[in-house]
Amino acid sequence: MELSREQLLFLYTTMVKIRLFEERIQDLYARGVVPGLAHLYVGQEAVAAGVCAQLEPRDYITSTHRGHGHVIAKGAQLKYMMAELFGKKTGYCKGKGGSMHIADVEIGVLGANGIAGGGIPIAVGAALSSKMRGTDQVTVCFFGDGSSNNGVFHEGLNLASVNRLPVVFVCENNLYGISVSQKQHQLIEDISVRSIAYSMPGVTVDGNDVVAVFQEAGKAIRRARAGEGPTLLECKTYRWRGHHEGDPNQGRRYRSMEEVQQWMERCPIKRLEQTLLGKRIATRKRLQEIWESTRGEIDSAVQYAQESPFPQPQDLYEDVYS
Ligand SMILES: Cc1ncc(C[n+]2csc(CCOP(=O)(O)OP(=O)(O)O)c2C)c(N)n1
Repeated sequence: MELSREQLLFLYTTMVKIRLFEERIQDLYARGVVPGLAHLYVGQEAVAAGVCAQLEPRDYITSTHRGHGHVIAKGAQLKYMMAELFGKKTGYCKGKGGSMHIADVEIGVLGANGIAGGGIPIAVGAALSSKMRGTDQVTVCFFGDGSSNNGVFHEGLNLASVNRLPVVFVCENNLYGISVSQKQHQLIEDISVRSIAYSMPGVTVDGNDVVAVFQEAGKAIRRARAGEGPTLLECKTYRWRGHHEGDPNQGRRYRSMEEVQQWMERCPIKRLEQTLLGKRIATRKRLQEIWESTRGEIDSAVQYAQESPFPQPQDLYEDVYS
């Protein structure tokens, strides 16, 4: 199905928002403004944008340690995200969660997660809850190639399958788990083949092609909403930055400059830009306006975060659960 002009521009704008947010965090992190760890999503924007554009506000996602893109695509407000990354009281988790734990139940973000694969059982639980409550909410669970080796992946997929739960497992195969290449940690090439063991559809898609991601995610989400059960959707993509911002030489110890360069040439934003310009859906000027207005939004978010207060020592035990 052809996408409308509005849909294509929406996908483009979401990807630009994620890219610019991450680039600003990169800069602020280098200046020591952002405490803790930051795992950037640059290069993978098409996955979050394409998948979340198929979700309704009432649907859920679970996210990962590399979660800013997912949360932005699900509709999070940049100023509360930025405040959280700055450790400020006005942030989504009142400054106590940081980059890896952004959550907002109101918009269906059940939490980013510092535990690799930690979102999988939460997503299966949320989907079970939707089924028991008789709603038609769908849960999307994002995780990486490395996380697909964890026990919870197998338990989670099995439980979701046997109960026909409305969940879509989205594996972002960016070819590395910290510094370990996929070839070193898995003998399979397509992680989607693991769906066979759990009798659910498994699909591999070019994760840098936002239109392809949007279409495949749409099929899986419609299937889940119709009560037909889960799908494993693997999106092949690449992270441009190191595992986290402190990764020595930004990951050049375990991958070549040529490899990074080749993937940068497959930039998901450039790719959609060519389609938009080629099909005369948008002019170059219109696209530049999108970049400019998004930069303005990010400037305002940074200002909001800068001007916000830090939590007080007496707030230490509030809103904290174990
Ligand atoms: C259960 C668990 N084991 C190990 C770690 C340490 N760790 C953090 S990120 C990561 C790699 C995750 O790789 P992947 O799932 O492919 O995600 P990516 O970083 O590529 O986005 C590991 C092993 C962890 N956080 N949780």
